[in-house]
Amino acid sequence: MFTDLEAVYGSGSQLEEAQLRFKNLKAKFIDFFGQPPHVYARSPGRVNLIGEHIDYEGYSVLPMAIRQDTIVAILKHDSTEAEKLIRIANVNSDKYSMCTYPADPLQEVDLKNHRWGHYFICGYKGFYEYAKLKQIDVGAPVGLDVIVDGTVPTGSGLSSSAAFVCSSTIAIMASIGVNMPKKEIAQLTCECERHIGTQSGGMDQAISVMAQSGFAELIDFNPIRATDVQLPAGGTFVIAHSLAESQKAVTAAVNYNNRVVECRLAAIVVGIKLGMEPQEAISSVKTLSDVEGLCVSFAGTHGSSDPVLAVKELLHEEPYTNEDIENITKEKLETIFAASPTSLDVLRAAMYYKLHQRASHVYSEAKRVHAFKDTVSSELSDEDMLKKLGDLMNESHHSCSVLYECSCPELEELTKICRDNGALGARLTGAGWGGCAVALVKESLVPQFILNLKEQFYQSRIDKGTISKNDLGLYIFASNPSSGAAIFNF
Ligand code: NG1
Ligand code: MG
Repeated sequence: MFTDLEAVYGSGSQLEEAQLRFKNLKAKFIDFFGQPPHVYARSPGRVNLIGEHIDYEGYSVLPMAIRQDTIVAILKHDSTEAEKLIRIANVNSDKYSMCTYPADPLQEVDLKNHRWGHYFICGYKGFYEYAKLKQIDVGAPVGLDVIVDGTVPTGSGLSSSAAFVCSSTIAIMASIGVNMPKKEIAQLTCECERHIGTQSGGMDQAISVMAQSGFAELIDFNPIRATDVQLPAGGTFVIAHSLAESQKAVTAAVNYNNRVVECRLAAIVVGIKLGMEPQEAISSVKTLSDVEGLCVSFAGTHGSSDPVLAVKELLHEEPYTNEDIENITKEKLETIFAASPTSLDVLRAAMYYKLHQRASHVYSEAKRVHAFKDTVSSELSDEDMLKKLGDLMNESHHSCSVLYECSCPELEELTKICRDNGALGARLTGAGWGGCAVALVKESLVPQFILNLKEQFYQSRIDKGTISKNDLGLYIFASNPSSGAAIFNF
């Protein structure tokens, strides 16, 4: 994975910008720690084009990497050194003051007191756990000095977190001299990020590590695999921030992890309704993909092959209470989730569970991902192709908004403004509850489209002082598929 800046940042102004950034990273590192770092790594953010909230259910998703990334520089201390600390500095030291942790991979991440440096510790813990599991000899843990510079906007649904976790993990690996295939790194970094307390799927880490410049990727899970997807000519993906920040690590119990728990419960209930013994379903059914086969067979008796039809018949629309579900599972929900503290947090916060809606979203969204991929590789003209892709994105947004309820008023307003201004499709991207929308726009319309959004969505927010006019470029921009993680030593 060792490469040079040209291979990642190309040439011209982007390369010059990158050279400056790395030079500054090194200078700041020396300011903080008194000597230069050993190794540098980068990993990008991503925009998910379609396939939302289905990676953790085992279904394929279709993201692309963006040019914004996190860069990390690291210096590994001698094991003989007395002070075994991990010191994590940020080039933006006004906003992110230095975080210090013991050089101990067994430390727990303090979830009740969130600090920005926790994401590095996720990579650190995850790497040592993996090395232990695979019996890779990495020696005793030693002190590390680290500096970070991220350009992926945080809380935006563009995976600043995965960019940080992946670049950190890769830098740690490189500093210790461990190498492994990208697929394995994608798997490992996905597990790393779970230490932050979200029961995330593996999309963000997989694309951040495995992306290829110029392509979106179809990411499959179990095992992780990336297939290049060439997007049609004449269309551009424009990313626009709703300016509602989604603090996923902080709100997990009521948002993200809540949906993971609801999906698991929906899958167990469906399994039981389709003939599994309750205890068998509880022990063997983890995701909706585990019972898809049963749903398809059931739909077959109605002359269909659509699992959504089974959901319609088997799960009522009215929200389920604890008691409703326990009558079916014949087991306390606390017992079902006893091994997962973050799920128990969800149970404590939840009033009811919308099993029908969540399962309908997951099965229909999984189908839309394949429809998107099939459309891209079809014989349609570029024009018809783009229209079809836009329709799928709109359907995806509607499902996220109505069935999965992971949108918010600002994202509703923004996606509507996108469509009103000629976007072929627009949807929230990433976990939702704030963050960005992605719109598919005809290339020739992009400059005018961006101007219109500035006027119709951002101007009032500039007037109110929510954002500064000079920063607009951070909140709305067109994006091309960029490349994945890399290591440098210069
Ligand atoms: P964001 O919120 O964009 O980081 C999250 C998950 C993904 C995926 C999406 C929803 C993490 C690290 N990532 O993305 O795995 O489930 O939501 O599709 O939690
Ligand atoms: Mg994230």
